[in-house]
Amino acid sequence: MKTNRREFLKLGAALSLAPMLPSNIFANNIDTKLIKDGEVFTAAHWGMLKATIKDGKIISSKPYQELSKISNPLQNTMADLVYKTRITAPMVRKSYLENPDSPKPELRGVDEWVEVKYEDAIKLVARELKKTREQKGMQSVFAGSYGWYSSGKLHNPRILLHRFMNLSGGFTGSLGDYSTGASQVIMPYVVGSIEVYEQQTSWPVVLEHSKVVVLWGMNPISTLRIAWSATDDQGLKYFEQLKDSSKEIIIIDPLWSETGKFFGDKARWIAPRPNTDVAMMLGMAYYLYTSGKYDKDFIANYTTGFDKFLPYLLGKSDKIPKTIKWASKICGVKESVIKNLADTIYANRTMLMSGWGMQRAHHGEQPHWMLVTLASMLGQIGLPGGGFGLSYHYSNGGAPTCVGGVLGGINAASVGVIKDGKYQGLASQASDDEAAQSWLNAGTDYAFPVARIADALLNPGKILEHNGTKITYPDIDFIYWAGGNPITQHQDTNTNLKAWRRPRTIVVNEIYWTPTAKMADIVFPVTTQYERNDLTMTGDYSNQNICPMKQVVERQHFAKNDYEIFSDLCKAYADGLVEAFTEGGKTEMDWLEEFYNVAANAVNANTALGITMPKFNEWWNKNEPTTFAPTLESESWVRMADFREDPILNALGTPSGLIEIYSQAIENMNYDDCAAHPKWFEPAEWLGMKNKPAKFHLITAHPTDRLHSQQNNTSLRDNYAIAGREPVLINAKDAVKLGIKQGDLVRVFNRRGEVLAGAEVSNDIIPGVVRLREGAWYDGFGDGLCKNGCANVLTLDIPTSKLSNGNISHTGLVNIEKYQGNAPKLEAFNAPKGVKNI
Ligand SMILES: Nc1nc2c(c(=O)[nH]1)N[C@H]1C(S)=C(S)[C@@H](COP(=O)(O)OP(=O)(O)OC[C@H]3O[C@@H](n4cnc5c(=O)[nH]c(N)nc54)[C@H](O)[C@@H]3O)O[C@H]1N2
Ligand SMILES: Nc1nc2c(c(=O)[nH]1)N[C@H]1C(S)=C(S)[C@@H](COP(=O)(O)OP(=O)(O)OC[C@H]3O[C@@H](n4cnc5c(=O)[nH]c(N)nc54)[C@H](O)[C@@H]3O)O[C@H]1N2
Ligand SMILES: [Mo]
Repeated sequence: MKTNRREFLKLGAALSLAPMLPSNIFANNIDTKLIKDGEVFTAAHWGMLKATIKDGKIISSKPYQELSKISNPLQNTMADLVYKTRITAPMVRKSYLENPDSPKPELRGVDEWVEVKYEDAIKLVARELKKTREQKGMQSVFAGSYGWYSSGKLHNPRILLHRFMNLSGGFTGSLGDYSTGASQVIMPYVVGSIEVYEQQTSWPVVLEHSKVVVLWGMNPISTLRIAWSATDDQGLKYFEQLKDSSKEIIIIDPLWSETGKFFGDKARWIAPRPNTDVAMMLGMAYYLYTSGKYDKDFIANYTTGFDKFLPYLLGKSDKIPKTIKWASKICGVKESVIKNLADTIYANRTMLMSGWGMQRAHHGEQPHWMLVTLASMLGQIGLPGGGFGLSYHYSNGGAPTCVGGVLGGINAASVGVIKDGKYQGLASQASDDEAAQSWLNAGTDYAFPVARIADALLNPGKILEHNGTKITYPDIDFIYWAGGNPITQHQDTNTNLKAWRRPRTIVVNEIYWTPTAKMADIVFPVTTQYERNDLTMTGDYSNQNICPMKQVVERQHFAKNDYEIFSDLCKAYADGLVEAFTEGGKTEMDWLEEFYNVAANAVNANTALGITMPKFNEWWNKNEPTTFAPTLESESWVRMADFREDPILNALGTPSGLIEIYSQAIENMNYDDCAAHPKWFEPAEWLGMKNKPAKFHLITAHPTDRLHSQQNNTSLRDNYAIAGREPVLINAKDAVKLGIKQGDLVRVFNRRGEVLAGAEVSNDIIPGVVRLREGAWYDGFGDGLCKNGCANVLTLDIPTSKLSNGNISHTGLVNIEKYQGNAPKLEAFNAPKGVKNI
């Protein structure tokens, strides 16, 4: 290591030292002293937490309150998250350190690493970033940096990265997200809003009025363990109340998930083949239409284009009537079951709740479009307890919105101008500067859909059709990622790895030695959220609490906050930049006070609330959340009730103002993979295809005991690992045929790659389908066999369609066999070559 550091200093000789931000900040009257023995309140995606500290160490963590009896073990792992698998110091990949101009990118993931001084790493990144912008233009810097990082209004690595990248001259970003890539693009054409991140008809209304609740492709008992801000646990509480009610519950899912097990006998299970729901819904629609069991008035008054959809439904346009029989052949569900389902939801007040799994599939625009069409035929949209809801499984959708305050937060600023090594101000204010004006737009011009990352890296200059526009991929030569794990989370890992070996420079801010950190050239060690101070709301739709996220323990090793790393990069990049970035030197606590005041001022101005929020220091020192209450209106709120009441005055945001079963806007795009009305398209790989390239349909559902890849490195893994690996769920009959037993080590593979997994054999999944949850850290550097069962080694990296270009991670076929020979060692949680394990 010593020689390597000397080598670094040789090439870094031109770099001078700049003063760094102090690493611990004390503000007046604000208690930032750490509690060495006692309890600390904080919050995370997985909820409001109490940590027990002894001698300055985390002993345990638990939920702050227990709203429901459904346990959430993600809340108990704080100690592991702080003490395990950490990146201890700034590190640079050896070949990069030796020659950043010719850094042997093909060695990413297998090269040796060298520890460097923080100041030197900062200088190196600033210098190489500047070089890339000068040589290739700002659009060759990709800092989309999608990810789920940690909760917090200040320490938001993605926004901080964007703030730095904007102010220092611009970058290429990304569009949309992995979660709802298809639905968030199609829904605005259909109902005029994105739906997936919007408040749902309030739970108390559902509990009072719905007779039937359909859970269509959703696993809320698992996915409600977290929220984007911090969960308030109300979602789980309401599902408990639903279970205790006398309503009919119908679960439509190829597998009997945690949610199925939670409802047990209370729920009926309908299990279609994966990715065939649209066919099933079409069969239902055909039956309802031809038997006159649909709401003609609703179709006439609140929708447009049903007449243009009918020729397709009835088979007049393609000679294929979408009968129940036709549907049954495709989806594998008995005709009588489909008919009964249609009758049940027609005859009863029904809430069609849907998760997002089925839109993360080839032609993923169609399921929710068809669901809305079906709901329109039922005519219950806008009625209490009727219609559809696309967010009951996520972030406590349907928990009534509280009235109170909403915190401020750090923002991404906008593009700045740097000249002669000096920050000149925002480009938007330099209207006479032509170059500045062109920079202003370049980043947005080049931004591409988030899940096209590998495609973009591999095909600079390629033109992508997207949602009626054409996007040219930039020539990406520099990637900066902070707060995501794309090597584990992006589809078709082997193609992705090739793509990630294209750019000259990759910088990653990470807490742990994740596969993404291992694929970088330079890594900065980052604090966990438990090693810094922040603020968060809970809910996300409810906005029920404002939480202090008080620092729980000392920083570990040489970890820095993202805020400091980007502040220091500003200092190294150009004079005057850090002042813009920090707004004249604001500290952590200065920002938090400001964000708090946004909420507190609103609360204090609203005397009707009967809540006074004290001065920030007083509130902070108490280390407790402030809780707001819902109102009578929010408790009885019904989605689209206003539209139903008056579709002209309260028109939807669609071109017609109505629900669009046919979209002229989409027709005008003339895409071959997304028609102007909902339609059944065969996915690229599925069980009903001719010449199947592999035997089993792979579902890569979201993990119950993780948040994606987060927490794979905690002791929770001991509870679910089988044969020391990520489990793959397989039907008992299939297992017998393959000679596979519960607990066996198996190889799951297709033409895209291979992984090892542990066989979990049961009848909780239909024959022909297997489930390997997303988020197991990729562990195949070197020989390509992932020893940790990373699902994305097997998934397809093609877009949903030209309309939305979403990812299709629930589409794809795999083979499975018992693993022969000695089990290779698991290395997913080891530090890379040249770095000591901790
Ligand atoms: N096969 C398959 N793939 C999928 C999906 C699927 O269903 N199937 N789902 C997709 C979906 S919906 C999503 S949202 C994505 C999620 O993909 P990601 O958001 O990339 O996944 P995470 O594992 O949450 O990665 C977050 C990373 O941020 C780090 N981190 C946490 N806090 C901080 C911080 O303060 N600073 C910094 N610098 N880093 C921090 C964590 O250690 C972790 O490595 O995955 C997608 N991938
Ligand atoms: N514990 C935990 N909670 C989470 C997350 C996590 O990683 N862990 N991730 C969060 C994030 S970022 C997101 S985007 C959401 C994701 O929320 P979702 O997208 O809803 O979650 P998934 O697990 O991908 O899919 C939900 C269900 O759909 C089923 N399914 C898959 N394909 C089909 C199909 O073709 N037809 C039918 N009918 N069903 C199908 C799956 O078997 C699964 O049970 O969850 C959030 N909540
Ligand atoms: Mo997501």
